[in-house]
Amino acid sequence: MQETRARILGALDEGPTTGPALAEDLDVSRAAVWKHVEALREAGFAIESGPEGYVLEGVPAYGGPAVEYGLEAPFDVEYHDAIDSTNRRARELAADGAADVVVLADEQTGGRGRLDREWASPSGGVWASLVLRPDLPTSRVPVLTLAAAVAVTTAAREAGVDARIKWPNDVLVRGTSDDAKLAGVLTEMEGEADRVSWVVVGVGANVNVDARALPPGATSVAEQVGVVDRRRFVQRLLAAFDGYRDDPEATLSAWRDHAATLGQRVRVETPAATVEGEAVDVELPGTLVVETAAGRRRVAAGDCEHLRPAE
Ligand code: BT5
Repeated sequence: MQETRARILGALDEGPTTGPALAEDLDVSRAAVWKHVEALREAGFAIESGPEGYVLEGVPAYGGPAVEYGLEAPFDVEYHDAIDSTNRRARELAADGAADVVVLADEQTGGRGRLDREWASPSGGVWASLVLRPDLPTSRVPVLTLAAAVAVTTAAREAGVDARIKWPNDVLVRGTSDDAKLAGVLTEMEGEADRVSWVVVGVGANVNVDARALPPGATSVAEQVGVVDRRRFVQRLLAAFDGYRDDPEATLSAWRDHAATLGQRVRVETPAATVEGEAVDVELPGTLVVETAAGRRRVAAGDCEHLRPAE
């Protein structure tokens, strides 16, 4: 958020303040204060003028300034009511040199999953792409995907959903007959082997979405527990991600805590082979360890299916 506007909101958090007092504190003209207050009102902040000065009476439900307000993570938010794909836009910003920007949309018209699969993104979801410039070799980047899965799981669990992680990047809710997918992560990057130039971590979470607008096998927070505060959901997601992104060991440990895959019989389709057995661990940077009939196998990437144990 524009810095003076952020500081005005910060001052109003403390209580009513007059225009002249704000002007003096922020070292800008009274006319500038008035202009910024008008801009905040246009962005949906209910700023009333009372006898003691300006009072903050309400925060917009969603959008860029709403998510930035009170956000406990150093991200700027670029918000779109509708866009083709937040990952596509984030790649564009990354190529222009951006860092720590989140592209957020209410709706995507061309959302993508891995391998260019379609990602249904109706209005009401959380479709967010984080532009990052981590000081990492490309081989370590998968841990950021794990951190994003942990972060979205954390936000969903705080919203009251019993969300768990399926290796490597799915967040699901266990059903009586089948698991239902709540969220997914798509990470893209550019760089040389020894150092990444940028990473885009795209998170798609079905939050306040009618499950009938989603493909079969998908669920939403709304379906599980009812409509939640989407602004708070995104803020928790971003703060949790920020807490994990520089701490691979903590990421791994949180991932294990929330894992649905560990201890399961799995079938993993990799580009080279099919690996079947019991998933016993996950190792840095995001490798799944599978105990197979022929011994331990380590899988770096692939599609993972949870198999039902034989009756
Ligand atoms: C993923 O792919 O799970 C990664 C999804 C990442 C989406 C985010 S949204 C913000 C950002 N911008 C983008 O354009 N993308 C990212 P994958 O594991 O390949 O799963 C894709 C499969 O999940 C599809 O083939 C469908 O079967 C299913 N699917 C599609 N839309 C879904 C939804 N909304 N919820 C649950 N499952 C869905």
